[in-house]
Amino acid sequence: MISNTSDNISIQTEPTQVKSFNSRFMLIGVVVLIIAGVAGFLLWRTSSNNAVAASNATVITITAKDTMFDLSTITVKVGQPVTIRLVNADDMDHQFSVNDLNVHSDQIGPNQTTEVTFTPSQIGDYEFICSYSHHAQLGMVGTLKVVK
Ligand SMILES: [Cu+2]
Repeated sequence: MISNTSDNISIQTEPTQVKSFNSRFMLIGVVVLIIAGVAGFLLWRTSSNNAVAASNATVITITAKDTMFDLSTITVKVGQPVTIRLVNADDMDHQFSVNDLNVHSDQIGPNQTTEVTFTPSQIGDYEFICSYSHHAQLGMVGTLKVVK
């Protein structure tokens, strides 16, 4: 009886050690999963924030027609990304530039659309023009107002 009991104890001891060995691995596995989960969440949050920031840009459409822009004033907020969408409804090339802010869209042909995105960092009035040919002298100018 006594030796049997001792056998039972030794048999019981071994599975207990195996169990604690397994649970240590389980614990490491859980910790790794948590770290991976947190890292993944942070990456996801960062990338989704970027997507939100990009789609947060205010879009302002300006149309070029008859060698004129349809807007003479564009008002934007300082520090806020803005997308200028230039629609060319004319029969010649046009373009959109704010030279003082180093903002230049592509030059586009008839029935084309282009976009340029920027974030104005200083309050003030800036001239925008079509820099193609002599269109600015013909009246393709306006004022970009950057306000608080
Ligand atoms: Cu033009």
